Amino acid sequence: MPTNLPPEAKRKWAEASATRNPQEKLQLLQEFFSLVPKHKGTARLCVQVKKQMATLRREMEEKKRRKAGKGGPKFFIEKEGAAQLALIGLTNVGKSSLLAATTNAKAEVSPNPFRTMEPIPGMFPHKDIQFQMVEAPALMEGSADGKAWGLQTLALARNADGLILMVDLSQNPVEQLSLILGEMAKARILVSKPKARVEIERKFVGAGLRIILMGKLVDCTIRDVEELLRSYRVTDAVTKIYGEATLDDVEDAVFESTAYKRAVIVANKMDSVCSEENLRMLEAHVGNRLPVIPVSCKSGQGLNKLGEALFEALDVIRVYTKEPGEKDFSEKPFVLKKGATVYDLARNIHSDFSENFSYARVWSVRLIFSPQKVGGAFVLEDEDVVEIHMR
Ligand SMILES: Nc1nc2c(ncn2[C@@H]2O[C@H](COP(=O)(O)OP(=O)(O)O)[C@@H](O)[C@H]2O)c(=O)[nH]1
Ligand SMILES: [Mg+2]
Repeated sequence: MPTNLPPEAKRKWAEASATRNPQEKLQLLQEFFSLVPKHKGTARLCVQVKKQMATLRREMEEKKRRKAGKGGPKFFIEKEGAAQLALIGLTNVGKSSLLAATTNAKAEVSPNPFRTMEPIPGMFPHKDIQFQMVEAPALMEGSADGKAWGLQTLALARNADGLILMVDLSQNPVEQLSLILGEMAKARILVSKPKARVEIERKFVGAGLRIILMGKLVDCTIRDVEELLRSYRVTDAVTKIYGEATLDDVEDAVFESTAYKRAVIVANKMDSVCSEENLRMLEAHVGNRLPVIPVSCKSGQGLNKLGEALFEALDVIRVYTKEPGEKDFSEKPFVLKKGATVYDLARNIHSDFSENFSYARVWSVRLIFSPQKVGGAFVLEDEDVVEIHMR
């Protein structure tokens, strides 16, 4: 349902999205909110904006407390490594145990519920890269309505690159999973593939508006999409549209209201009595929608499968670079999304690298001969070695 916002509201939204200062943002969001006409088409937006304001308020309180040296929980964790993974689950399922067993973090494992009250990060090594795993405070019924640290946990999930949904096999795993997915859905965080996906990647001023249609538009044209984006002052961005998208889907993307996250389910406590039976129940329920990895943090069983499962689920590749004339390639790979091109790699290395790009040479076992001279549009794969030549 379209929101039909008046132009002043759209302008206000553009201002609010442009500022990074939390106090200013909150002020602008409040002004935006007062400009939004309240009707059925805007109901969802109103809920979302209210949540965003609540999260901002807490974030500011947190900052104030820290400044005053009073400590208190810290909710925003700086991203590190190849990807940030939020570890989400009910209390006592073994989140701290997983963090302690697989990362360098010192998480407190405890039989008492709700022991973890702030997110705890740890680095999880896999092959020659590291993922950052962040244990979030436990979810519960009502988290999405602001109970306990629910909004913060959900904000963490929304901001992460992927999710580890953890369930306890000594209890009914399907009930746990349904509760987790239910709270996330209320916060508009989904793990299932949508019918349409719209990604808006903001660019520097002057870059212009580019729309890449990978699927098709329903009931609207590219021009309508452009017009809508411009009405929100989205003038410098690359917008990618996958699947069958409506104009509402595009507007949703402007508000970043629905987040689609890659996820794996980690089913813990495989050592417990009814675990086999519960695992079968879970697998039957999930089908092929998400990968299920059975583990026991206690015995260590299955933990060695986690790295590969995460790597697969995140859809990433590792690419190594080499300086022209040098023999050895970089020890540390760049981690890129599957489907990334040589151009994407160049952009990752330096923002103006892509403009002066001339050609690249790629070494790979999948090529008939290596190195092969390629252009910017060449699609990279895991373990490729690339040498970039500039003009
Ligand atoms: N039997 C069994 N117990 C576990 C396992 N992993 C964690 N636990 C126990 O479950 C309880 C909660 O663990 P914790 O890691 O603190 O859970 P969290 O609340 O999700 O962080 C503790 O008593 C752990 O010893 C496991 O694989 N098997
Ligand atoms: Mg914990």
